[in-house]
Amino acid sequence: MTTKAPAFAIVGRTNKGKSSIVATLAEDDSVAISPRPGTTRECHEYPVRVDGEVLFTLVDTPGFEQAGAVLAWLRAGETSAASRPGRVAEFLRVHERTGEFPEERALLTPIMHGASVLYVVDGTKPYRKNYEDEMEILRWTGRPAMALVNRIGEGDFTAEWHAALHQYFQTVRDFDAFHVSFDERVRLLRTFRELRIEEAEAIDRAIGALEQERRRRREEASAILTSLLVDSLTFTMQVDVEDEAEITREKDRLAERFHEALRERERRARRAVEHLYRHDRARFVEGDLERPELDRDLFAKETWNLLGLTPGQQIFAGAVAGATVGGAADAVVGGASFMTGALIGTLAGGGLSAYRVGKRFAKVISSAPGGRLGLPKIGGDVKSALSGKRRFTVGPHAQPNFPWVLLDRALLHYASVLARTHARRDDVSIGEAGEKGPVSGLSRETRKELEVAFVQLRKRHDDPPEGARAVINAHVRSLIEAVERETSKRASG
Ligand SMILES: Nc1nc2c(ncn2[C@@H]2O[C@H](COP(=O)(O)OP(=O)(O)O)[C@@H](O)[C@H]2O)c(=O)[nH]1
Ligand SMILES: [Mg+2]
Repeated sequence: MTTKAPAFAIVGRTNKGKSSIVATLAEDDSVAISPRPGTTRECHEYPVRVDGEVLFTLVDTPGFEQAGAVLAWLRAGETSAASRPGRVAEFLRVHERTGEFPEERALLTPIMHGASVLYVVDGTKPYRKNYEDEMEILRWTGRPAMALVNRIGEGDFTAEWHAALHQYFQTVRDFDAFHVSFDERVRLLRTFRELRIEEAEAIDRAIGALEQERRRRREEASAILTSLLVDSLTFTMQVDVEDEAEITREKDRLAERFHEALRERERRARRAVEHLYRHDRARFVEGDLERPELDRDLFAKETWNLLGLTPGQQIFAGAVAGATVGGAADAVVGGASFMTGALIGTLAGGGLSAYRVGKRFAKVISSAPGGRLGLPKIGGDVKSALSGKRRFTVGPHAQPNFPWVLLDRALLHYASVLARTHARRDDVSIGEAGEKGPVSGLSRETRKELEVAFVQLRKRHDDPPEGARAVINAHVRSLIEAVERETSKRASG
């Protein structure tokens, strides 16, 4: 069964945020939005699809330009209220020939073809009587209609707008094209379901598909973040050298290469999350422009401090090894029962650098098994075997806080992607100055479980245990859900 997907025409004067609302609702940042009054004379259709199926269509329209003259023309031939929609149709026919009133003809056409109406005003500008002409014209079409009071500037004339709009529209909503949550999009559809009971089935299907898409995105985002953590924690680099002294000489260069590979993983994960939410154009940058942006990467000290990992807290990740430094960390992770011999063995050394953020990135942990490669071993390199070089493994990253910083940054980025509406065209800043990352609010129990998984992964980086991945995935998913709840609260608050 294929019924026609519902259509919504977004109408109003120019520069009231019509295109912004279309962009937001369609999750389409290619919609043309201009700070100056636009000159578009055509409608643009934006189908909203999930899995290829068109759920509904949004029609961006030119602004009203000559509503007074159009209404006068309509009234001149009116016989009764019953004749009004017919009179609007007649208006379109007659003026197609003369070419007059291009904007009004363009915006009325989709409505007369069955689109429901979303009438947009700017609640930060005063209400004026001359808006009544266009509202009256919309009423004449006889179509279901809702008014949205958008907010573009600073003023607040919402109350008078509501008083006026309620006389023309069944439903009036405050709406902010720059901060629209998923729940608000769904609420808007639900309202139209009431206004257009013939389309209830199609709208139910659309809501169902959007909700399914939200769940799918949540699952995929969890998978992306989990893989980022697992891959970064188990990442190693093989280096073949003549002798150990070469490793020492090359230390800085190796460190840079190693860090760069990890940064690249983080960048790729971010692009994947942005793509999931159809934000392929926006540029997401670290916030707080006072500090040089390049310093604010994964390994910058400021980054770690910014996430609320003060020196006192920083050791919570390295707490197990911290016990070898001093007892202070013990309370954070949960005491001696947690410190099995194996874990202490793994972290000793790495954990000692907990305070020296970003310096000791990785240790050269060992030469390949067997030292000098006489015969190619599994994964061995023939050339190096023949030349008698020694193979060293760099990594995995030994800094205990590293996975926590990575996770925190990923969640802050996720939150900024989620909060971003497709109406905006400026850069997005990730995290606000001084804002603590989601990780700092984790329960001790969760920290402990995650830390155990992190330790296991680093230890068995050659063959990462599935159990550890599953633990991380489960916690990442709940963190993502928490971020979603928080974002939704902020958007409507
Ligand atoms: N701050 C803010 N600006 C908005 C909002 N909606 C639209 N604008 C701005 O208002 C201007 C006109 O928006 P646009 O969507 O092109 O209006 P249209 O002419 O009615 O399609 C643009 O500069 C938008 O960025 C909003 O919700 N908040
Ligand atoms: Mg526009």
